Amino acid sequence: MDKKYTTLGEFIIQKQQDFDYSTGELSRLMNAIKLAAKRISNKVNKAGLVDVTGAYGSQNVQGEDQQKLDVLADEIFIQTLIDRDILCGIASEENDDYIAICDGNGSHNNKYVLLMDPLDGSSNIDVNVSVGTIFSIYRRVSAEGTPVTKEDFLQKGKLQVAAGYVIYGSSTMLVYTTGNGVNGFTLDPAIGTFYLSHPNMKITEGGAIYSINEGNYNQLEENVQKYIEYCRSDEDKKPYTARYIGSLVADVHRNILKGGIYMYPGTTKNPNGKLRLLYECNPLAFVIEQAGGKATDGKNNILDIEPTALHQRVPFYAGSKNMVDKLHEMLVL
Ligand code: AHM
Ligand code: MG
Repeated sequence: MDKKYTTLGEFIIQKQQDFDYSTGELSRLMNAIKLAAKRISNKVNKAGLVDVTGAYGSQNVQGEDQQKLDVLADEIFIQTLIDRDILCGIASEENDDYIAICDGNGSHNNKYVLLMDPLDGSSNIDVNVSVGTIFSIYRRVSAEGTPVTKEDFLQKGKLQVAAGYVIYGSSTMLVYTTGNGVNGFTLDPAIGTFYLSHPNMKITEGGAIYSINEGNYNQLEENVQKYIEYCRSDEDKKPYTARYIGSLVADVHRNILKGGIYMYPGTTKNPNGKLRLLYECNPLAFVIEQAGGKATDGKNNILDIEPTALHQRVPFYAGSKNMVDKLHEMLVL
């Protein structure tokens, strides 16, 4: 490698020095996420070789079949974070309820909670398509020293301290924000090091890709159907290009890099859509906003929604600013 690339470890230390009163806990937490990401990446890359593909034979709390790798990724993430003694609580899309974590002294003095989707899009693994991990970090609202409560997890997205995703694709990338821009790191698997490959990521204001499961077309409300017709029409330098992997992290990552809009609207069968506010929409909305884009449920900014339940679902529209604005304009007609 000719150019000097900053490693993720170096980057985390540099950023910590930007905060005068930093205790280093968030840096330690990011380092633990980095480690968990590498461990999961290793498993995902071997998925075709070892017996980890296919259904686990059980269902998760939303009644969906759990894949073996979902379960493994959930365990790896939780154990890696618990072992490092930085969190007071974890909530995962795969588990019914949150977990309260004691610190090394048997008390509850840690101050961060983490919410995650350990392996999003896991039905894609059997066909060798990209999957991802999504994470979201908050400062607890309950008093330090007491066990965490549900309120520590049910916080508005705009209160996130950090959020990001890992994409296990043709290469593994970790992309995250602490509210001061978005940076992307690519894993060199030979030496197990993430390098800063995508500094200060920005999503173009325009954009020409739309991503939606169009199989649901007949179940969408009329104004969303009209927006899809608009995307397909020839006027104003269109039609846009349709791209839908069916793996949220991969679809969002592509649209951040190339410019586009991701949509998972409510349907007649599922009026709140499919995606979970706390584990999927909030963290991705934080990243997208920090990259200069927008995220909405069709009425409100995602990050302004007051959560009411751990597994709450919301319609999700996110991406390039001008595309989300145009959609908004058509939804309120
Ligand atoms: P999951 O969390 O159970 O993997 O489900 C979320 C996934 C997203 O990755 C993807 O965008 C969406 O479900 C695809 O859903 P659909 O097949 O309905 O288009
Ligand atoms: Mg998911």
